[in-house]
Amino acid sequence: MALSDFPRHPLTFGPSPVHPLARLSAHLGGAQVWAKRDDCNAGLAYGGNKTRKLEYLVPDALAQGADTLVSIGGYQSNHTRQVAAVAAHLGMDCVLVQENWVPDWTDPLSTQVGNIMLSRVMGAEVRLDPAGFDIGFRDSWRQALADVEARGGTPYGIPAGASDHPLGGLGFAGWAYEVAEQERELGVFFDTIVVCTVTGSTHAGMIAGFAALEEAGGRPRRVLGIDASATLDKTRDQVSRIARSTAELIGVGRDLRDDEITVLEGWAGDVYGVPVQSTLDAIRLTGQLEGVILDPVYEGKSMAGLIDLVRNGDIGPGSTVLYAHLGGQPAINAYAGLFGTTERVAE
Ligand code: 5PA
Repeated sequence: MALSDFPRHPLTFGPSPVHPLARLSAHLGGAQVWAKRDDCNAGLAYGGNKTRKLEYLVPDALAQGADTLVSIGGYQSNHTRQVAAVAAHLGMDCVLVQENWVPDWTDPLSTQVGNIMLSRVMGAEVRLDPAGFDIGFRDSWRQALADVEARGGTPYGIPAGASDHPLGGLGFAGWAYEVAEQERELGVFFDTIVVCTVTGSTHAGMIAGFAALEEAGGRPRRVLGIDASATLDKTRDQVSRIARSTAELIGVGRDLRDDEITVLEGWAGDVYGVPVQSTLDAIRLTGQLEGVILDPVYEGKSMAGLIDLVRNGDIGPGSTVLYAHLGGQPAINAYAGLFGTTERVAE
């Protein structure tokens, strides 16, 4: 099998844009930094990385005759917002379990603004649940599936982040092929990719896709996952499991090497969902130098990783690095208290 053998239901605008971050690169004074913008990849409720993943789950849901998408995430989950948008777009119902993934972040707006508000606008049934952060399967999610069945519906279950699902890695395997195509058009080669990792299938799909390209004669490159879960072992396990199963699905034809699976720690802080100083610095720096908005839960943390790796030379001055911008901006509204005043960064 190859990726092209899997049915794909288009939900994105097409290839997501790739462009240089010239002022950020100059400021860091080392590698050339580019971004690939999956934060503006679709017209469905701002899009993001889950929209790309869902392109491969939707045909399965439709084939099963599902009429309700059921999923799970934190109060400010970007994933559940994208599931709500896709359900609306397809004319399906949607049930979302929204857990209290960030108990240390007590902003009362967390259950009112940003992603959760958008999901309500799009008509999803939103169930608040006091359970804490966990990327595994949950009874509340199973209960939601059972409830839909009990009322005569046909649910289709989508796990957290659309990750621990047989087809969860395919979307970002496709992202790797898309990058190779864009490299040909632009005449660049990205020797390093930086991506935020939590439930794992974004990073895992990329690993599988780039391994397939390498097997087809492509140049090797590093795909650096930056952990934002603060439950590193679980995330690392999940990335390697999904990368291996996706590699098998798309016919890479060999086992993945351990050195292809790199999840780096150091920028998540102590807990999921709470930004640390490096997160806030990365958000302000990227905002003020590029006009590009990052969120405090995911992208601010992976950008903090990129900034440090470029500054300390781990990503060397001769490198061209691609930052995967995976979306997530609506959640910044639940962190308004952090940005009440303007703090200019030194250029
Ligand atoms: C998320 C995830 P993975 O979960 O595939 O590792 O992706 C990490 C990630 N960036 C990176 C953004 C903006 C994300 O939203 N979000 C989750 C959510 O519920 O929104 C799955 C956790």
